[in-house]
Formats: sequence, structure tokens, C-alpha cells
Amino acid sequence: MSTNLTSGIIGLPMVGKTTIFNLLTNSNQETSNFLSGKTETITASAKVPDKRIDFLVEMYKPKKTTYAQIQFSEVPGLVRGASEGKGVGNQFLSAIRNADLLVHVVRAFENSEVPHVEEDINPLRDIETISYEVLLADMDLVEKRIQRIQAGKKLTKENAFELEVLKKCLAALEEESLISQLGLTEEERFTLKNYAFLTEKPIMLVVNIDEDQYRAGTYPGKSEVEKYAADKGIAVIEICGRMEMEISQLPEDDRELFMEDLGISEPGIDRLARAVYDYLA
Ligand SMILES: Nc1nc2c(ncn2[C@@H]2O[C@H](COP(=O)(O)OP(=O)(O)O)[C@@H](O)[C@H]2O)c(=O)[nH]1
Ligand SMILES: [Mg+2]
Repeated sequence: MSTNLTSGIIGLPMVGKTTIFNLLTNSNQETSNFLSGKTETITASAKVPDKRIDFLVEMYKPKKTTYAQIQFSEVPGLVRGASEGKGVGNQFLSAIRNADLLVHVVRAFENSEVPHVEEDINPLRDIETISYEVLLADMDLVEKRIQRIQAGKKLTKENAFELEVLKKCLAALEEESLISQLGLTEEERFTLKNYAFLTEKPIMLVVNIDEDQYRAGTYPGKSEVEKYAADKGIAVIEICGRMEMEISQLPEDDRELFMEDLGISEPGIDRLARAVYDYLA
């Protein structure tokens, strides 16, 4: 089991990335209801909740308790056209090149105080927008590397093999397929190892819903999102970001009561941390 698991949080601006980052990592980063143009990648560690450990701690009261940890980094909001420099551009993606997994936060919640960069709520459209920007970032890297190899004086055997694999990747990306879907052999994947392509990484979709959607058990476009995720083999988790933030600010005793009232047995954020961990461990 790797001890240094890292995860990158991506998504459009104002979808609740920082809200979820704060919940996961117990941080207090500023959230904003306007396009802040933030240009900073924030990173912090999350403790993976584990009832078995809680139980043992309760029983043995050890001096030191070690929960599994995952590091999360939030990338400043990507927008449509980020690869061409729109918004704050896509250079911040380089901070998560080495992440083990991507957490893609998408907005379903209604909030008239928080504008949506694309005007209306449409989770599938937003998922596709971000996925496309991520894909373009990989394509850019592949193209540059192909050019570099081709510009070299002598093509070594290793380079020739790499070139062949890169061309295969490029062809896939041009058809909007992910590198992870290419079915590369172990040897081929090994050749690409140092690039750490983003479309090779596992993805977890977090749909940030509001309280009404939580109560109704659905949100606009849910069936499309689930179909998309099923087709691509991506896990989806629904989280009520703002409600969870409010719950986390209550005194401990009230927290349990509040959750019971709403019929929540476990905070969504705990489910998310564990799902990420189970995926990676
Ligand atoms: N109603 C509602 N508002 C939310 C929710 N999550 C985040 N927000 C609000 O949306 C705005 C943007 O949130 P933030 O976490 O900063 O988004 P980021 O830009 O993706 O990091 C803030 O004003 C949040 O309070 C949610 O689940 N429900
Ligand atoms: Mg943010």
C-alpha cells in the first residue's frame, strides 16, 4: 500500500471545490461566490475516517493514532478554453500531474447568489467541458514530445518505440478517447510513465447537490450523468457540500441529531475520502 496518496480536485469555478476541499482536509480556505481568478493551487492532507480505528482508539486509548492520509490539491477553476489561455489558463494542471487520482467536482446545486460560468445548471455539459480541457492538456504534451523526438538527429530504438506509442495516444486523444481507454500493454505504459498523463488517471465524479435535490434524491440531468459515468467506468458520489459544511460547524452533539433528522448515516465527505482511499489503496 502506498503511503503517500495524492489526489487532484478539478472542476469549473464556483462549483464547490474549495468547500469540499475544506471539508476533506479540515481547512479554512476562502470560498467565493464570484469569479475570483485565483491562481494558487492549495494542498492539504485528509484523514481517512475509519470506524475500526475509532473503535480501537476508544478501547485502548493509545498515545498516537495513525489514520490513513490522502493529500488533496485544488486546482484553480478551469474554464472552457483554458488550454488556449482563457480564465487563468491550464498551467495549474501541472501541479496534479503526479496525482494518483482526480476528483472532478461538478455543480448541480441551485444558488441564486452564486453565478454559473455557463449561466445554467447542466452537469453533463460541465463534465464534458472539463474533461475536454484535461484531454487537450495531454494532447499538448504528446504533441510536444513527438516533435522533440522527431527533431532529434538519431532515432534510437527506445525512441522509436516511444514515438510509436505516443502516436497511438495522439490518435486516441484526437478522437476524444482517454489514454486509460487505450488498453496499452505494460511495456507501452512503462514508456509513458514519466509523462504522467492526466487522462490515464482514475477519476471520481463528485456531484455537488443542494438540500432540495438531496431530499428529492435527484438533480437535473442525473440520468445523463450516470449513463456517462457508467459508460466510462467512473464512480459518482453525490455530496451536499454546503449542508455538510454547516453540519461540520455544529457542536458535536447537535451534529448527530441533525444528521439523524435528515436520515444521513455518514457524512458524504467521509464516504468520499474512503472511496478515494479504497480506490487507491
Ligand atoms: N447552495 C449551495 N451553495 C454552495 C454549495 N457548495 C458551494 N456553494 C457556494 O458556492 C460558492 C463557490 O464555492 P467554492 O467552494 O468557493 O467553489 P470553487 O470555486 O469551485 O472552489 C460559495 O459561495 C459556496 O458557499 C452547495 O452545495 N450548495
Ligand atoms: Mg476554489
